[in-house]
Amino acid sequence: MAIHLPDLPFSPADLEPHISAETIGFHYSKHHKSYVDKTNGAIEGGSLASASLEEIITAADARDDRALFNAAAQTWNHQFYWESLAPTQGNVPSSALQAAIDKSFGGLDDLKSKLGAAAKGHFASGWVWLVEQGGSLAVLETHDAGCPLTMDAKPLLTIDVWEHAYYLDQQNERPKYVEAVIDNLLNWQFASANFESDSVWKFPQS
Ligand code: MN3
Repeated sequence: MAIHLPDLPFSPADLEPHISAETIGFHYSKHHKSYVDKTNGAIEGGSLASASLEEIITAADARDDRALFNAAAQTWNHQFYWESLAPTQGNVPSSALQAAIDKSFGGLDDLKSKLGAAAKGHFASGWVWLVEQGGSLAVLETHDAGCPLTMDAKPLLTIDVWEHAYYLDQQNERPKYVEAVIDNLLNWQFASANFESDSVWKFPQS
């Protein structure tokens, strides 16, 4: 059972004008696909050949196989990122998530400011996450392929801050991309479903 590349949860042009169809096309069918292919190449014929992606990430981290961890975690992180983006305007946190946001950050605008500062300030490649950890919400940064699955944190949303996420649209101006995503595209319904679930989101199996 190989890992397969799931469909995008939207059409590539649906996030325009905030993220172009060209950016989504390259990001999904070149970058994301290559991580899926590298994961499958690394597990073929081995003990993880029929494991779930979550099991592969955890095992690769435990055995310090950085090449496999990077490919598998990037496969997972990217699908979580696609789910974290939504073209629908007006989607808001559920009342339960809103209450947790108020408690941990003071309010949604305060959370957005904190996410934005982390995403703009993150050095080099990585990810910025809204997570539930130890009973409260937090903004977490991971470097390179770093993934909350190995950190005892439940991810609710993520923003990809690798250059390939925005370079075609904004060149070096990461803050423009970050603001466009935070102001227009974050999928609060996805975050709410993750918050209210007893378990961590699972990568779709074929
Ligand atoms: Mn990416």
